[in-house]
Amino acid sequence: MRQISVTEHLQLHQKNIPEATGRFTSLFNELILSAKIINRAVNKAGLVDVLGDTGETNIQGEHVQKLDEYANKILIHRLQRCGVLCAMSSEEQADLIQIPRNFPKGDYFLVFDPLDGSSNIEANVSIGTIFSIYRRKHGNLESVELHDVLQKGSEQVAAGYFLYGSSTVLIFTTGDGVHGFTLDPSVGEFLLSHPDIRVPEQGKLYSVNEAYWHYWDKKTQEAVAVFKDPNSDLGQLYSLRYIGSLVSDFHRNLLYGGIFMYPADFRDPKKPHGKLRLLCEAAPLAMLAEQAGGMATDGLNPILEIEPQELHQRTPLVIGSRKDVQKVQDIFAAE
Ligand code: AHM
Ligand code: MG
Repeated sequence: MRQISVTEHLQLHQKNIPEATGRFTSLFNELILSAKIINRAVNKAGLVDVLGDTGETNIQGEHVQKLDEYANKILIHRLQRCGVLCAMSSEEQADLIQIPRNFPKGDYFLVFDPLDGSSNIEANVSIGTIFSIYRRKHGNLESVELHDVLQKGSEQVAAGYFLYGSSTVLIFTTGDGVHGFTLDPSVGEFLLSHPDIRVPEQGKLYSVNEAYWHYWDKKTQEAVAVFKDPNSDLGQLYSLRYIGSLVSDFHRNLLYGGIFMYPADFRDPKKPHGKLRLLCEAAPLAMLAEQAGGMATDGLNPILEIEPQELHQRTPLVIGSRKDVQKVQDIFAAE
């Protein structure tokens, strides 16, 4: 069987975009190379000194792992030289990342979570790099400001993730379905392995950190209880699967069907919107879910319709199979 590389796949699909100039492909190729470099470091974790905490905390107040920092540096270093970006934003950095003055620039705005699920690194649990690509709205290239680039998720040009797991996969969408590629280490290429992924209409899995049960409001408790009730109108008992690595939990549910939730909770009154970030986590995964026939909400509203006010805005996230997410939305919407 002839195997299709990700570059070939992009070229075929670019033909359908009249204004395609190859600039998007350059950006994508740089992302792929960065992910291969990160993948190499993840694979060597334990052998070389890349495990552990750097001793610092990031903008989110979380401990920064050495591999987090490494992945962040690789992405910034490579992508700021690709000539097609006006700015970037990383989960690990408080402010917009400007492209240095003397570097060529373009219209794309890249948002990424360099290493999602990084608290699992030392236990060899799958982790990943999530990315989201927009075109800037306005402004001049030399000084990009937040309002030039901040947009709701429905404006994304592309979104996806690299998952460093039992194999390394790239899952992405450019608004034309969701496609998956697996890195063949013997040739160093991502090859098409999961064309046109469709998430099952209803799943059998629910994924949520139930330890926070007592910090949830009544509606959230009611919604989660449905998946444990063999007599609910969903007609079946679900199984609980929770890795604690969003990109891995999402990936499994995308392929098998199911629902992932990180609802709002009241552990920390300063964070009433849950833990996950709208721009670098929820919006890209929401674009993938919708493109695969699934659904993504904050409980009530589509994630892709939320207007971001700031870079590190958080949002509750309910994402996955359409019927399951709809059920949660019905509970939240009921009087
Ligand atoms: P990270 O981006 O710093 O790794 O944090 C986000 C992670 C997600 O991958 C995961 O879904 C979540 O944190 C798990 O949080 P919790 O331990 O509260 O369930
Ligand atoms: Mg993350």
